[in-house]
Amino acid sequence: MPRTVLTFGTFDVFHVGHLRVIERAATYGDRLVVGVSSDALNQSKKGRQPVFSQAERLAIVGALKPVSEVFVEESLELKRHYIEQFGADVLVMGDDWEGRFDEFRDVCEVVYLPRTPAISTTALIEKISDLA
Ligand code: C2G
Repeated sequence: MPRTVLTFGTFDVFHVGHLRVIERAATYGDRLVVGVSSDALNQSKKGRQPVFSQAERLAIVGALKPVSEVFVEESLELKRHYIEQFGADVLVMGDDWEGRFDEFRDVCEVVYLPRTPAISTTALIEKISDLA
């Protein structure tokens, strides 16, 4: 049976930290499915609209070689539903979420990966603003 890996993120202003987590997530199975946060979820979670729209972020993440499928993550509360919907064997998250998804260990493996140091969307936005 092929193993399905599921991961989530906003992936706004796509950068190498995003790429690395996707590449590493893909090594845990045969098929990587990525939930990309909706614009509305981002607004409620971070209090701002992403730089790139959800359609653009889905197009970028969906075009990556390790990614088999993308979908819109509408709510943080729907993780169990998405795990079941996509038949995920493994849930992979960055370690900024360490411990937060342990409740799903009854239905799948849960793995937290270390973040790539010294890069973030927020830092990039600030750097680009300074250049302008
Ligand atoms: N990431 C990373 N290294 C960085 C920056 C981000 O490994 N330097 C990882 C995060 O840990 C996450 C993924 O890249 O696994 C996407 O990061 P974000 O877009 O910041 O995702 P977030 O807004 O935390 O959305 O349901 C959960 C949310 O959708 C997660």
